[in-house]
Amino acid sequence: MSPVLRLPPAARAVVAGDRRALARLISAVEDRDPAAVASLKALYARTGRARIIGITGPLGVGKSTLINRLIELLRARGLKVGVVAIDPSSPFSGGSVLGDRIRIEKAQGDDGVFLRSMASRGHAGGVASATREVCRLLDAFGMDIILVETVGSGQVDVEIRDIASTSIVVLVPHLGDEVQTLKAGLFEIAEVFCVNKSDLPGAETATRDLSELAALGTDRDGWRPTVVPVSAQAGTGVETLWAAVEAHETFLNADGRRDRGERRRLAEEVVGLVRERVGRELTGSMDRDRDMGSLLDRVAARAIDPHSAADRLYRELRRSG
Ligand SMILES: Nc1nc2c(ncn2[C@@H]2O[C@H](COP(=O)(O)OP(=O)(O)O)[C@@H](O)[C@H]2O)c(=O)[nH]1
Ligand SMILES: [Mg+2]
Repeated sequence: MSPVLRLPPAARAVVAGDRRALARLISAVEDRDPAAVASLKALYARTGRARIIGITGPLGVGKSTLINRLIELLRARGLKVGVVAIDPSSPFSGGSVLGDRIRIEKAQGDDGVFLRSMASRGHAGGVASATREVCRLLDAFGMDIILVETVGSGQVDVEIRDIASTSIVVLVPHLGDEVQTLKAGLFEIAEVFCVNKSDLPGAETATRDLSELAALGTDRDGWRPTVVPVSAQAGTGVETLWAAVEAHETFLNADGRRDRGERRRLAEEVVGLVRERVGRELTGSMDRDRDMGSLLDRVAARAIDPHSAADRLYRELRRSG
């Protein structure tokens, strides 16, 4: 059989360019459907070609507007673009935050563009691992560039940095206090800063301040963040921004940086998958197994301490494995 025919049917359809099959497989990946894992395994050898670019920053700074512009620019250069937008969910209701959010809808009906939004919580195994695998599917589907939009706060952004090879942090003039508190964290994430809404007053000062900070700060692996003023609405600065992304991508290609980074990320991924599985098994056995239940009862009754209970559980797991 040819290599393509050996793929599971869902994976074969994705390789053949079937968009509905891709959408279904993405949903299955998000749900941690075991059948999807078979497809992921089979498709892995066909991935690694796409460049994954993270786009992060507070709500309302214009990330989605910028992504529409980037889609235009990349399509004009003949590149196929996948977009994964991780939706902000309200921590209180679990619902989406609405408001004047821009939809990413450039080039609807264009076969060279595939848009997907994902909830920012409720994935079995976590947002980061679901995102990584969705990016792989888009890669296997044939997308050249994959843009991942996340809302700039906390854990998810830090994790997306480990999936994207270049991360753009989007800010706007006069973010003021917010930037002050975010600053240290932002420099951890950003290879490129986009000062968006530079059609508004204060953009020059903001660009200068950030550039000074970038020049003063320590570099990461020899790279200092670039700062680019942009107006996503007017469409200015977008080419310069993309040139900065490309400069970082070129930088990664030198001295084996890209390969080293990839290896580190893969090590984390493999360990993470084992951790996830062990965690699931342990939690499952706690719920099912009467012995485990009584072990917990004894911990609760102070008859055995948590460390010793963990020792026992760990021994059990190794014996059954
Ligand atoms: N003045 C101005 N407004 C912008 C610009 N880019 C986006 N916006 C507006 O900012 C609001 C939020 O944009 P959106 O792309 O949804 O932000 P996101 O939450 O970061 O994805 C919308 O009303 C946009 O029209 C810009 O360059 N200049
Ligand atoms: Mg958005």
